[in-house]
Amino acid sequence: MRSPIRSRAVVRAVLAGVAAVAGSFAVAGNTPAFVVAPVSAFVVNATPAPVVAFSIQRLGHLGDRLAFAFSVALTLAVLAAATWVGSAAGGRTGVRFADAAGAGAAVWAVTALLTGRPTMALASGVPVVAVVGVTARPETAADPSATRRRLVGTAAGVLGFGFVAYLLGRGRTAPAREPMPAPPETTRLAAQAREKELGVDTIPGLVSDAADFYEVDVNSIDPVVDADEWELSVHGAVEESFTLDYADLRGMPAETKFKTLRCVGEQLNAHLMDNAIWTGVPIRAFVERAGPRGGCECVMLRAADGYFEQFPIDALETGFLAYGMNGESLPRDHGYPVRALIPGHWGEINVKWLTEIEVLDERTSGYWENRGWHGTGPVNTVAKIWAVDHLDDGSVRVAGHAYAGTRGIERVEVSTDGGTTWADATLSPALDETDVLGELDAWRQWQFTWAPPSGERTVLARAIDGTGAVQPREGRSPFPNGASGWVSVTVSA
Ligand SMILES: Nc1nc2c(c(=O)[nH]1)N[C@H]1C(S)=C(S)[C@@H](COP(=O)(O)O)O[C@H]1N2
Ligand SMILES: [Mo]
Repeated sequence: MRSPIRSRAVVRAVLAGVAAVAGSFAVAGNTPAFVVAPVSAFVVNATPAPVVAFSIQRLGHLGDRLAFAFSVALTLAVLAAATWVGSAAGGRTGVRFADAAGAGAAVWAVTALLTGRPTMALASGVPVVAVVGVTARPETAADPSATRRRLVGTAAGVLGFGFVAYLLGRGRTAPAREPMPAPPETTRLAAQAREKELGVDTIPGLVSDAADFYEVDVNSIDPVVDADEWELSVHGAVEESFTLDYADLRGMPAETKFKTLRCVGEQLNAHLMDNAIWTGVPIRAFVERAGPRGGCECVMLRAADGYFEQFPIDALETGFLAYGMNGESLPRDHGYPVRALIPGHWGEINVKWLTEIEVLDERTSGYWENRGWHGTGPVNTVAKIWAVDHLDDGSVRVAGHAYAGTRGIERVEVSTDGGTTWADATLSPALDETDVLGELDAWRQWQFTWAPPSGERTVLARAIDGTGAVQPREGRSPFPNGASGWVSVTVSA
C-alpha cells in the first residue's frame, strides 16, 4: 500500500508539473518556445507512419488535438518527475527549502534543454519552487489534516495560476503579421469567382476563407516566423548561392492568382481540398539566378518546422513564393511569412514557412516519402459529391467540386443508375488564367438535378480532365498515391 506521505508527494509533483506547463505557456503561448512543442514534435516523429496516416485520413483535426493532448500529458509527467527527483535531491541536504529549490532547478533545466531557451524556462521553474515550497512547509508535516488542507489550497492556487497563464499565453500565440495592402487583383478575382459560382448554397464557394481552408502539417504547434528575420537561402549544387529576405521579396513584381490545394492523404470524398487567391513572386527567376548544375534535376525545400520535401526542379520553376492569401498576409497556419505554391501537385510539396531551396546532386527523399507516401507528383483527378439535396419540387440535386490540377476539368458526368449511363453535369466556368507563367490550377463547381423514380439508387460522379482522360474507376485508398475511384452516394426518393 502506498503511504499517505508518498501519495502526497505524487500530488505535489503533479501540481508542480501543471504549474510548470502553465508558466511556460504564459510566456511562450502556443509557439515552439512552449515546453510542449518539442515533446509533441517527438511524439509525432515516434508515432508509426500507419497511425499518422490513419489520423490524417479518419480523424483530421481531432487526431491533431488528441496528439496535442497526449503531448501535454507527457510533458506534465516529465516535469512532475523532474520535480520529484529535484526535491528529493534537495531534501537530502536537510537545508530548509532546499527541496523546493532543487525541484525548481530540475524543472528549469529540463525545460531549458527541451526548448533551448534558458531565460524563458524560468517561467516553468519559478512556479515549481512556489508549489513545492508551500506544500512542504515543515511545520505542517506534523499535522496531516493541515497538510491536506494546504495541498487543496495549493491545487486551487495552481488552477487559478493556470487560468491566468492561459489568458496571458493566448495573447502571445498570434504573432504580429506584416500588414499587406490588398492587391486590386484580389478584389477582381474574388468578384469573378462569386460571379462564376453555380449558386448552390449547400456546397462551398469557389474561394475558401483562410480560416476555413483545410490545414495539414506535421507538428501540433506551428512555427512562429518573424517576417523581419525571415530569410530564404537558395543553395546546393548551384553556380551562385544567395539569400533573400522578406523586404526583397515584397519589393519584387508580384502575381495574384487562384490555386487549389489538395492533400494526398485525404479520403476520396473528404474536404482536404480548398482554393484561395494567392499573391507572390514567381520562382523561375530565383532558380535562373542560382544557376543549378545538379545531377538529379531535383530540389529539396526545407522549412522552419523541420519539414522537407524533394521534387523535380521543373516543377519548382512553375511555382511561386506566396506571401498573401485572399488579399492579406499569409496566416500563420498556412505558412507565414512565405510558402511555396507549386501548380498541379499534391499539397505536400507546397512547403509552408519556407526557409531553404537546396538544389541537389543526388536524389534522396522527403518527409512523407520517408514514410512511404508518393505525394510529390501531380494530383489525381476527382469529382466530389459534397451535397445531395431533395428539392421542393421532388427533384434531387447532387453537387460538389472537381479538380484535376493543371490538366483542368473539362466535364463532370453523373450516373443515376450505378454506372450504366452517364449524363453531363452543369459546370461552373473555369476561373481565369491570370498569371504570365502559367497554367490555371483551380477547381470548379458542378451540379446535376433530376427527377428520380421512387426507390433507392446509386449515384456516381466522375470528372474528365483537360486531356480527355476519365477519372479512373478503380477504387484505391489514399495510401500511398492518393485516393482514386468514383465517388458514389445512395439516393432514396
Ligand atoms: N513546412 C511545412 N509545409 C507543409 C506541411 C508541413 O507539415 N510543414 N504540410 C504539407 C501538406 S501535407 C499539405 S497537404 C499542405 C497543406 O497546406 P495548408 O495547411 O495551407 O492547407 O501543406 C504542406 N506544406
Ligand atoms: Mo498533405
